[in-house]
Amino acid sequence: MEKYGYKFSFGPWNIHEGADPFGPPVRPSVPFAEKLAILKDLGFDAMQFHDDDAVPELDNLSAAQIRQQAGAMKALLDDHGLTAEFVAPRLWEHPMTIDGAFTANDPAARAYAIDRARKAVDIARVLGTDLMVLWLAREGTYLREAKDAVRATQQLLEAVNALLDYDPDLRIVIEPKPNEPMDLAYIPTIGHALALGMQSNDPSRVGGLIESAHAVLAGLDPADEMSFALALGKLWSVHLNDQNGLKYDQDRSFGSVNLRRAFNQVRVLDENRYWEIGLVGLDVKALRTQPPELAAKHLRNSLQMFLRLVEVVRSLDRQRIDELRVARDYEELDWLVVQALMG
Ligand code: GLO
Ligand code: MG
Repeated sequence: MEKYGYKFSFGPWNIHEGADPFGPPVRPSVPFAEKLAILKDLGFDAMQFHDDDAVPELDNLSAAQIRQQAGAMKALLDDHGLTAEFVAPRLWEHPMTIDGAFTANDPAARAYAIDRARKAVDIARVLGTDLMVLWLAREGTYLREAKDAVRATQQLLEAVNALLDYDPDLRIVIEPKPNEPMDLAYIPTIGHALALGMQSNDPSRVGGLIESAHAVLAGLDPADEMSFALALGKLWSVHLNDQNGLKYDQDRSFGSVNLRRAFNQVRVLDENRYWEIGLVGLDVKALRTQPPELAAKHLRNSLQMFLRLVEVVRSLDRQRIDELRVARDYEELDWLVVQALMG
């Protein structure tokens, strides 16, 4: 399969049982080893990890046990010729993170969060990646008066600094999202994420991950969010998917809702040689209606969609586009793009 120099990843949570807030699982759990085999078969190169995807129950393990289990996972990846793209501390399920993690009002909860994130750094080191994703799931409020938002922002900065200090080789990517699970999150856009990183003790080690659906939920265009980060040299990872309007976070297959929006994401990535910068990560979910044996097609579709759109992007007549820009004939430009997309 021609991959144009790109490498692809997804997370084990992208092959899932189909539970939603209103109904139980509808598919059996797929063992991790099987997920790795699917990853490989579909032409992916790397796995994304939550800390406990790599080391289950890590809250109950010693540092030595964590290192040992992470080592076993690394060996499994090596056996398949795969790598770990990043490790993300799962700071949203434990009882200590009910009121948030780094911004919880209870100092003991904040201490738990830092400690847990340090364990995730240890795991990343063993898995052979220098990248940590911070999806700040519960750093926000349901009720504005519940927390001091100024203090909360400072607490997020202190947490980033604590992690940068903990490992001098670590790079952190912040994954912004405006809502869900919280009503309103403190780091809703890439602008917020990068501003925080630039105030940190080592701005050169803090970048961003843009998820298409999160940008849409913020009322923004994912391609423009990516362009902003690319312009600052800060787009170090992406979570490509799609989203039908301002609803719950849908994680639909990339390009399945809005083909032109997907095209523009691929266009800015490809025009900026993203294949030399980072991996093409997906964060997609199979529809709940999908039978168990057919529940990996969203991954196949998303990867193939990306590659098809690379072809479309590269087939565009650049000189013609420049002429149309000079002539300010954006209607003709629109037609050129639409025709390219219709094939
Ligand atoms: C949820 C997020 C989530 C993160 C993942 C990695 O909305 O997109 O899936 O990307 O936990 O941190
Ligand atoms: Mg994501």
